[in-house]
Amino acid sequence: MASEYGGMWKSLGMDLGAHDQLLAVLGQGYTDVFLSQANRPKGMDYFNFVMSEVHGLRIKEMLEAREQGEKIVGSYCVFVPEEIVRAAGATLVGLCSGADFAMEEVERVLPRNTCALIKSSFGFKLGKVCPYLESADMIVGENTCDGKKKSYEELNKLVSNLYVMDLPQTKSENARALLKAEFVRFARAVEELTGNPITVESLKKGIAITNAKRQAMHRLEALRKADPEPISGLDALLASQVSFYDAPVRFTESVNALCDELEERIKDNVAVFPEKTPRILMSGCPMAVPNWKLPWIVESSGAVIVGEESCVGERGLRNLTDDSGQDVESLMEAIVDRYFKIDCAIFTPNEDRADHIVQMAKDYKADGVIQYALNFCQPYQIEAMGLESRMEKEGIPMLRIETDYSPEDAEQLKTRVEAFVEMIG
Ligand code: BJ8
Repeated sequence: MASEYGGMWKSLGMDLGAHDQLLAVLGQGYTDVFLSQANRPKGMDYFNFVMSEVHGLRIKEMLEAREQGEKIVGSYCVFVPEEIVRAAGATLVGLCSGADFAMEEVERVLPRNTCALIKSSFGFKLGKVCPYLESADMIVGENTCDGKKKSYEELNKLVSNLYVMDLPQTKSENARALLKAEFVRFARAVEELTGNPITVESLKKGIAITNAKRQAMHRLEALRKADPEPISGLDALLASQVSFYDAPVRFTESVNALCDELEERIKDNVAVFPEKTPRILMSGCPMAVPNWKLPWIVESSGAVIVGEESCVGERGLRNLTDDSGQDVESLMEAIVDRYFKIDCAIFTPNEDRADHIVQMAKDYKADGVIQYALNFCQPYQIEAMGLESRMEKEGIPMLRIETDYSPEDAEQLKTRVEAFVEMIG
């Protein structure tokens, strides 16, 4: 890929040597974790292709579209309203990263005890290895956890196009008013960026594209309720991860094609794991590409992951936006309503999340829940402790894992996961 896209990456100011190293590690990791799986659905070929071209063809396509006027907006959080970005005729891409890179440089600007997700995003910037970050016309940071909001002050020194969105921390009426005001301010900012006014028609179109993507993912999630499982948790996670990069209409078609195949598989009793394989619900911090360590450990320890209560999963994708409004104001209200339901751990109190985990565990017939939090992530770590007693009350076995992106604790994690799987199996 290097020779074909070298010129493009260079024009984005990337460090080609460092980027080659990253791609080599990524490619090897993908082969080991994904391509080694047995009996994958044919529909995963598309996602293999997307991943093989995630820094190549997709970037080329976005840059070509930009030449025709389509701006690129990068985001670090599922609170950034995709409907509004699409309504202004821009493309939205995820910027969170799931691998350690340039850590020495990162620890010169951020404390060592910052979560891996934030450090990784800085590493990709400082190491000049992320073509999404380098092509973005606007980078949206959001005031969520302390780590993110303070680190954006530092990111602002490294990039010239950071837009910071304020976000509420409670679910009060005032908090909703803040979210509404911030979405209106954001709409003005993307209108200014693109030169395209947001109209009823364009908002309806933005909502339709985004809802269709979510509906396809809801369909995939529903099919994972089958026992035996027609798809591995790793492959389903990959589809969620790809949703942050791919062209949305094409992505929706590919997920629906995958679902058609999975429906056939269920009918024909074709599965990736034998019936009665212990079923795990993963819950907690988002898992950005290529953070596949824990899911891989789980699925190579005799269990199958049946759902993700995560922003790269159901928390990010559930709930559709009501498109029935007939003016910009009511459509904007509907967008605010939809995002205000996101039960991220930065909210206090956040009982909805606990209820949702219990509901998901029942719906997906999970035998156990793994609460996954990155080291130094207070919101998810603290909630995980509270969740332990709630799950105990509900009779749902739960394992609490705190980790980061390094492979160093893999053996230790595997021992703990295997013991948990044996216990619930
Ligand atoms: S809506 S989960 S995408 S903020 S892991 S950086 S919380 S210290 S990612 Fe998130 Fe939006 Fe919430 Fe979802 Fe902080 Fe924790 Fe790090 Fe985190």
